[in-house]
Amino acid sequence: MKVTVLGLGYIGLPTAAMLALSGHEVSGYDVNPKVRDALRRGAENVGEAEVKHLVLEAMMSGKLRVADVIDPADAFVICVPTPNAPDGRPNLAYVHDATNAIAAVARPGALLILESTVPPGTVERVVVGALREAGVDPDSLMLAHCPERVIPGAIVRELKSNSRIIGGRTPEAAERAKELYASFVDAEMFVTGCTTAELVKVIENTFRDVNIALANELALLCEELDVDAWEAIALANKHPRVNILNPGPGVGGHCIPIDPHFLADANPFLTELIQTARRVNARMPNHVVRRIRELVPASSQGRKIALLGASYKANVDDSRESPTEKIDELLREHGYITAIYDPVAAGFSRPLAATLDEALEGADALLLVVDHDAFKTIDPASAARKMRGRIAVDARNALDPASWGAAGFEVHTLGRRGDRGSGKEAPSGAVGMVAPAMPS
Ligand code: SAJ
Repeated sequence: MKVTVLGLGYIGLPTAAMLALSGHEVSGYDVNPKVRDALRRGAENVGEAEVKHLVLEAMMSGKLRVADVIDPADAFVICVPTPNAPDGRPNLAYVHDATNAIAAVARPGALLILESTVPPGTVERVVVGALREAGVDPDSLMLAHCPERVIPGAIVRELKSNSRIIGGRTPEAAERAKELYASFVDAEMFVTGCTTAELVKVIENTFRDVNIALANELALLCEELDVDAWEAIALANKHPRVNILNPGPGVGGHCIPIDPHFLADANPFLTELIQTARRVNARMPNHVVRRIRELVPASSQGRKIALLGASYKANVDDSRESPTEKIDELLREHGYITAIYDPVAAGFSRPLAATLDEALEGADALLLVVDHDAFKTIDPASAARKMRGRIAVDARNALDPASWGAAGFEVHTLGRRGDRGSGKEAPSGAVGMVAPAMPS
């Protein structure tokens, strides 16, 4: 089958490669010529190693081409971003424009799949509307919504192994879309209507946001109660029907902080829980900064804080909506000098320190924002030699308090009161302590 994929980003590109390696003739198009050029130069812009490998293999097989125009095809797959507009409402302009462009080349009977995460009702309103505007009868095409479900960091594996929701505007459209995905998906596919599929995708990320908000609220409460939140959550999770996620310095990425707005926007009066969860998570950077300010009061001499991690979560290079951004901004507003180090992030809104030593040099405190594997093996003694102060604030429960304490550090962890490094304060649950479970 001839397939044209629109949007060669973190979902469109691996999807195009998967389809190509399953035997389809795939043409990939991205509106950004820089993206197209970088792909042709050997997928230079692709950070995740497995995705890069897959894309290069697909291009070398001759089945995946990067095109400068939208090629006519039997099936079109739209994988464009749906960011929040500055007023907080979803921006569906890319979906509209992509549909419009497809309308110019699609023949009757072609399959048009929207993969982008969208507010419920988008196929019916925006896609159908754009087709009508372009003079194409929406009933002459097979319209479907098949949201992606992969986690950055394991995209290739999850594209194959995750079950999928296939929403068709008609049962026939759903069947056709299912057949296309069956060429590489090795898991169940659940067929439903378009609007249900749109809603299901947004529910998934909202569930995660609300769950993390509960963990974050418990972390704040535990600091008040002088209880170790990590231990309490791990013990609660021993119940077979409880699975609370981890507290942290905030929720980043281009999905979880955005998608709940798609529901809240649909009806602000019916979505109080969702909006509250969003606020709890959005305030976490302020809480982390408050703790820094208590431990290292700003001074006219200038206090330096070394921030470890710029990306939005562990071991990914993406820094969109990263909590580090807000923490850094708040610290600087309060008069601190900051230096950010991240060996994984592929770019950030301000320059990063070139080395860990450069970030730590003369710092009064370090703040671990992202639990990259690389940070778990930092030698505390050598960090101590570089720094002026001996305070480590750990917003991810990733540093080993014993070894940092032995190097003279006070270790302050989000969700716990006091210093764990000195060993002076035993954690509240020292008797029968369990290793915290780390759900991902
Ligand atoms: N986070 C916590 N505590 C946790 C887990 C995560 O604070 O216990 C934070 C992370 O540090 C990060 C943010 O939440 O800043 C989001 O990370 P994530 O790993 O929860 O999610 P994403 O955004 O990388 O990917 C999600 C996934 N959705 C679900 O698991 C329901 C993925 O499957 C989706 O495909 C993706 O959103 C998307 O594109 O929608």
